[in-house]
Amino acid sequence: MPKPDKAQRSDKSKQKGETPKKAPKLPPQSDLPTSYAEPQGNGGETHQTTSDPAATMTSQQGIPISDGQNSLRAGPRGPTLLEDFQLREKIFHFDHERIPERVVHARGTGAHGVFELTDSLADYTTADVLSRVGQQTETFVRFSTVAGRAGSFDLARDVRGFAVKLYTAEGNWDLVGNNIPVFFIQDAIKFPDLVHAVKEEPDRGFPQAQSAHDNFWDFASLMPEAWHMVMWQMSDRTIPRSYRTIEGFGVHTFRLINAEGKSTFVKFHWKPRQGLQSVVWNEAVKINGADPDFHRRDLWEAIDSGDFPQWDLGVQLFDQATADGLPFDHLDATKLIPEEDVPVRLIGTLTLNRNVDNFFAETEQVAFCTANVPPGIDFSDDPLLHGRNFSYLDTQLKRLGGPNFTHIPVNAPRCPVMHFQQDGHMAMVNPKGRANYEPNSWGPEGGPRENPELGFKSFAADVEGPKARLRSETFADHYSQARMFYLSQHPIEQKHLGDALVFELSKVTRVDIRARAVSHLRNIDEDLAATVANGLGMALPDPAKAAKPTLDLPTSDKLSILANGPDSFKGRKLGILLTDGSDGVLFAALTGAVEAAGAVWEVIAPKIGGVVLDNGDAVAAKQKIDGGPSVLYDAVAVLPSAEGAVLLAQDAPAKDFVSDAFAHCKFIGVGADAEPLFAAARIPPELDEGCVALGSGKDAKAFVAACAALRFWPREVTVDLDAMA
Ligand code: HDE
Repeated sequence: MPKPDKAQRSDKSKQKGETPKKAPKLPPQSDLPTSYAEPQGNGGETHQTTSDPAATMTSQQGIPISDGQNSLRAGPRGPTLLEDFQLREKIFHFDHERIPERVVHARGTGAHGVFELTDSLADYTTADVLSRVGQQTETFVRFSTVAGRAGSFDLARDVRGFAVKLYTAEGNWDLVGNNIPVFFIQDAIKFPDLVHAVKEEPDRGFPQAQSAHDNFWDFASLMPEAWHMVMWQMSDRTIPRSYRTIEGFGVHTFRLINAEGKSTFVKFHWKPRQGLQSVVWNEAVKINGADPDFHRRDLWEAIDSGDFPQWDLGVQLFDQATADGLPFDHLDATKLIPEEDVPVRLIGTLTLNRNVDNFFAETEQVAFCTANVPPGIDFSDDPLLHGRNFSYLDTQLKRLGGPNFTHIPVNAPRCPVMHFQQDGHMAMVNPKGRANYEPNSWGPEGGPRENPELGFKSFAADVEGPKARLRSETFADHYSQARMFYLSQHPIEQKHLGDALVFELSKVTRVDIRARAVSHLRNIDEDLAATVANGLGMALPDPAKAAKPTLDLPTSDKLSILANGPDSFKGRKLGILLTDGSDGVLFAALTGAVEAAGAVWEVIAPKIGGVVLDNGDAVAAKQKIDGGPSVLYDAVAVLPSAEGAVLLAQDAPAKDFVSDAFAHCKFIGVGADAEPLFAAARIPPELDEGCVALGSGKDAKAFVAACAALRFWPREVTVDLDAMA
């Protein structure tokens, strides 16, 4: 490229009104520094060089790089040269960094783990992964929300995906489940409509990551089959405390096939050893602002610290006769099978024990598919499952760009893979040898062959009936299990469910949609319908027309979060608010008691540099008060010194810390000098039993023991207008 002459350059600068800059005097070529922009006095090192060939940065082609800070220019202030392959390659690659995010379940987080079988199902299935007790199978799990984009927040009111890939000796088994055992729709053909309705409205592109808008409720109120799942969605199941505290469900009925070819129906469950736990709605809203990555951070930190989350794998096994005796159809994904009818047998344990090395390579590129099942596991005729078996493979082609996504390490089976499929984008491991077809007559050199004994065989189910677009009559009862779910909830859970319906429907602008939604509730529970109509300030509409009358099914404790909660504070987090001069002995006793319970603690203080306690100990803070609001903790202890409490009483974030913890029914440890702060936060002076006095170190144990209960629920009726009404 010809060099512009000096006169031209200074002319241009003048036109723009710039002061012509004097070009720096160049040193001789051999003395050229690698940059003219050496940092001035801030200790930064722009050029971090090495003389070690093994540590040398290279281009994608392996060409060693000498300067990664400056593009190739004609003169220090001159034009950039087209010849700069290093710049071109780097920008080219950057421009193509993104792949399409998942249409649903875009936001997620993943981890590696191991599944160990503890009880053999060899009588029911030939699947190796379910037959050999003690066998450990490598796994990868991805948790997700459904509706929001990849950049949305973790605590949306939303279903959580719970997708497990087990790299078995007989190929990958993907159990692509949710944290709710039923689904909104009965037929895959409605899935695009459901997802369009819940996602951002198409004209305006919002609201993001929530169902509280007209389109979702319009669709749901026109789809009676959705109402069982709607009840779960409005319950606290959709605002979990952690990915560690959710259940997982395969949802559909699958089959197990044994050596004799006999089929047994099976439903899969993951039961968290951490117990079920959720947050409250007002807290979820605030967590999303305080830490949009609340769930992914929680999982990462737990695994990182060696507190490995665990789930037991449970199976409900049943035969055709049992299925025929149920008051609903086991092929209908809007129904569950109560554990009281078919008990869950625990057969193994999943432990997540390793964080990913790279989010994109593993969590983003992992590709699940419900059709990935090893021999011995097969599908039932659930029409939703059949749609999924088609969809997941199709979606991977779009997302990962070609048919060779099984070559990506996170997707690659750990067992031998032998076939004649070849070529295509990014082929990494094309089959070797002369023959790329079969049958062939190349003898033992001719590549892999069919194996009638070990190979996958579909269960030979009888199929009959006319080819038609039909929905079975046995799918028609839409309300009985919705009622069963509601009546199985603890009263405080029922209240939360009613609150959620009122909240969501209050965001719906069309009055007719609100009324149509409430009309379904009348078929589920009259009290709930009346509560919601009252909360919306509207008259009770007529009940929706029901295809079948609502049955009074027995309730089930297994459906309640509170009935299946943890029995200790283990794995949870205490926030300790300190100031200079806080009680050092108490602090030591409290942190000791928390650690003894297997929980963790964090100090929140006016300054991130920390505080000096009354015994002279310096304690670093993990959070400054406005960066560590109480919503980030399961319980809090407020232990300011007398002087500190007076100062904090003037500080809005400190007052919010206390009043939010109180409003969210958290257990609060109250230091002896905290009163001015509590008064400023307008906490009633008569403290309830959820506020535990921490007068001295002796009280610490009792406080941590009290925290074992998730929340002090009796307080809710005193802090929530909806409960008082
Ligand atoms: Fe999915 N679903 N789904 N789904 N689903 C996807 O596949 C689909 C359904 C679930 O972490 C997509 O790879 C259809 C039920 C999870 O990567 C897509 C139907 C359940 C994940 C797809 C359903 C799920 C997905 C988008 C109705 C619970 C995240 C990206 C017939 C049992 C997996 C992808 C991950 C993802 C289709 C219904 C769970 C589009 C057509 C029911 C956990 O293929």
